[in-house]
Order: sequence, then C-alpha cells, then structure tokens
Amino acid sequence: MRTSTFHVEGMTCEGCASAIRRAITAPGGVERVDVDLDAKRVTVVYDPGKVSEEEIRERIEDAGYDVVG
Ligand SMILES: [Cu+2]
Repeated sequence: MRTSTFHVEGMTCEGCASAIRRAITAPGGVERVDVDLDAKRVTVVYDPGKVSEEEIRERIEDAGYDVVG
C-alpha cells in the first residue's frame, strides 16, 4: 500500500467529502480515503499495482474539484 496526500480546492461541506470519497473509491484499487475539509486535504491509501497517483488525481478532477498539489 502507498499513501498520497492531495491538496484539493472546492470542497465546502460533508456532501463534497462524500462525493470525493465515492469518486476515488468506486473504480477500485483504493483502500482508504480521509478527507480533511478544514485543511483542504485528501489522504488516500491505495495499491500502487492497481491504481497510480495520477489516476487518483484524475478521479478527483473528474468529480469536479481542483487538485492544486
Ligand atoms: Cu459540498
């Protein structure tokens, strides 16, 4: 397992957090997602043999949020 942290703009409420968790997890390869709304930080634990950090970034962006770091 590998852990990556993303700085995400546009998350404003628990609904956003749920949408992001779902978008990241649904396609598979992801073990765990932690969303910190105050810090605008999303921490993802994933299997690098199944999904790349870049793919996770795209999943967040496809859900309508901006990954700024
Ligand atoms: Cu929201």
